[in-house]
Amino acid sequence: MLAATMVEKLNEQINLEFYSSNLYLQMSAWCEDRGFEGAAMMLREHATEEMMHMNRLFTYVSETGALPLIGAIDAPPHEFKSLKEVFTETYNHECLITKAINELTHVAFTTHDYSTFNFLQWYVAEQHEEEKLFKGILDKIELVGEDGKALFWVDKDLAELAKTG
Ligand code: OFO
Repeated sequence: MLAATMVEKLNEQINLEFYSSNLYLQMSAWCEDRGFEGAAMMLREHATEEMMHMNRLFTYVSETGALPLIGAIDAPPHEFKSLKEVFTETYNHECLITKAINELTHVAFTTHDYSTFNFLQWYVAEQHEEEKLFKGILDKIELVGEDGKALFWVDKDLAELAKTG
């Protein structure tokens, strides 16, 4: 049985994961529109992954006898200045998600909710991967620069990343 505050926090996280999914899906549309097909593919796949993050939480809340609640989800931004801005925002967003997961984990630990604490460990590890992934892409863009040719190769690289998962 979960405490009411824990359920509330987990439900907030469910919404955040929905937002992450919508954000990346919207970004993929921008990339597609600008001819960055690899980036579009990669972000679209990542949007699906975020739905998996959401579902995992949804199932956990439900299995512990509480009610998962889906609230209003903010519309994500749809205008970006450049591919670099897209990936700067993905990285910043993942840092924000890491903060939210850390806070959730802290609440679980300090309220002696060790079941939730244990459940959240998967997210703690996942956030490490998520930050690493987007920081890596951003570093690459910074390294090669932003002229057309450089971005063409970055995009090819992202297509490979999407294929290999
Ligand atoms: Fe990208 O990790 Fe969930 O939100």
